[in-house]
Amino acid sequence: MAPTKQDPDWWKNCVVYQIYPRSFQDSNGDGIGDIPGIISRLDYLQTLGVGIIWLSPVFKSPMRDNGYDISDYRNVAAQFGTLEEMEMLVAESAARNIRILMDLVVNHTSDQHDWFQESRSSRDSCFREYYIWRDPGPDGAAPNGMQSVFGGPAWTFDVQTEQYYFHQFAPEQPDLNWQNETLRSEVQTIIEFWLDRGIAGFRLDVIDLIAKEPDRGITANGPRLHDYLRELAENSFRGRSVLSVGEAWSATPETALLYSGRERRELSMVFQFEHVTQQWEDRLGKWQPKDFDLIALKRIFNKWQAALESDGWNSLFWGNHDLPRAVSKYGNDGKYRVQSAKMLATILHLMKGTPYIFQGEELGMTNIRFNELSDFRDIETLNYHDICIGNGMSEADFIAGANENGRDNARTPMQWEPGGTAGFTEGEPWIAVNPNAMRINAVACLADKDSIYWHYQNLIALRKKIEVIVHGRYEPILPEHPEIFAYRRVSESSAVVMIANFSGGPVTFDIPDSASVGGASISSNYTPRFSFQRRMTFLPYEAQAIICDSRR
Ligand code: TEU
Ligand code: CA
Repeated sequence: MAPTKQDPDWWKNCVVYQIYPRSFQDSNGDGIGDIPGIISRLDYLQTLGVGIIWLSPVFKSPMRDNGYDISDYRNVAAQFGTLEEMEMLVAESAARNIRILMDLVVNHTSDQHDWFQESRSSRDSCFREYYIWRDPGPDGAAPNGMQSVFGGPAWTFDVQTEQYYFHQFAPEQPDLNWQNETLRSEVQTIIEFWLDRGIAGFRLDVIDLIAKEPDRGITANGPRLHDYLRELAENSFRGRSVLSVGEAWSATPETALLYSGRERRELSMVFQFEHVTQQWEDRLGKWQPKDFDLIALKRIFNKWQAALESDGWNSLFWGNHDLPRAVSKYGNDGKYRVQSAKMLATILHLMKGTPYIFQGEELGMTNIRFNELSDFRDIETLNYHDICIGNGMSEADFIAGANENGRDNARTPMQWEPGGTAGFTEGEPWIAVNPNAMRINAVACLADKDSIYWHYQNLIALRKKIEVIVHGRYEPILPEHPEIFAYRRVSESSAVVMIANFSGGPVTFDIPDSASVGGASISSNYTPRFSFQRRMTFLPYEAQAIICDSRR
């Protein structure tokens, strides 16, 4: 049975699982994951216990950016399947108590979308205003010096009508003009088209960029952003209990409440990326990573937990399809891979908010190590290669940076079985399978009750059973400790205390009175502890959670 549509907060005790369709499961041997492949793996997700699948884009697309360049919003990419198969996915998921969150990219389209083809055909086209066209500057130069996220100018000249069009990503991803009311109502009808097919809601790609005003150099947080979102919610979400998640790289605790505050009636929640970007000095910084700093990381999580304590809602994640693998980035993907992957899961899943699992995270999948540029597939990595080399970086340094932070790390195929193509395809996979699939795979995890997979399964189940995990207050413990990550979740009757050693060595530490409790162990990645003493020694990456009575 699908959760009741009446409860507008039906998603609050659910965990979301992100599928990157291209890399999840191939069903026909063309080396590309597809919708029938996903359907064949739904039992696996049901056993894990997830309530929602966030499906990265499956719409028709020339795949310049793997589907984040949509050419038809009402159709499915032939590589991925058909509209009927998409409807089957919704139905088969619902039968397993799982609902589908689609990934809607409406900041831009593909340049192959009919709208853009029409728009570029003539200055008088009635689709001209769907996009952003400007006259050249003096000497035929771009209207201004704005740069795109993927590197290079944000303006491309189109010979046919002798104007520039604006694009915040690749030139093949022209930006839509949200100032145009007709465009905005098109977006509403697309949303209705999919809601009528039974999906639970949308993850809205780069939603903080839609209200750009390029003439004034504005990209994120344009002055009319919240007018547009309120209009969208009012006209297409109202009365439907739609889950809406905005991707907002620019979000701060203050602006997050503008999107997700109760009275605002805009979105259910936003993704913010402060814990990710604190490690990058600037846009090029992604390719030159800094050392990890736990105190800084905790400060960010603690700040967000406090900011959205009584209004708004947090999205909790370590990884996604744009980020490196969580265990490689934040944990230890060698000796302590299993312990550290479980620790990361425990820390995230017992916080307040909605936890997101990126496919393969529940197996402890790691970054891949590519040796040369031709192994990479991602448009962002390939573009930045030329930019970084042009800036004097060495080839070896760039490859090292891309291996650490590049988006392809997340996009290597899901590791189902040992060896070969890891059960992902019977053909040639579109991107290399990580050779460690021999050891790290779903078959091995499912067979071992101590695996990372079953650790996640337990955490997901806890959120359904224990109310304080969903709604309890969050109180940081030892916030300035350089190795220990700890907090307490409190409600009127019960409390959960979570303590983790975020380091590769044993750590002896003292905890305050509020944390020295006894009770039942609800999660552990070593021998379970039933009480926390004033002074304890935790083993490498040890993470323990105890539930107790908060009235004692
Ligand atoms: O990502 C937004 C985005 O800005 C990322 O490209 C991010 O800045 C980059 O990875 C950091 O280096 C969304 C999608 O999640 C991404 O896959 C798309 O490529 C992008 O939008 C364009 O649609
Ligand atoms: Ca396929």
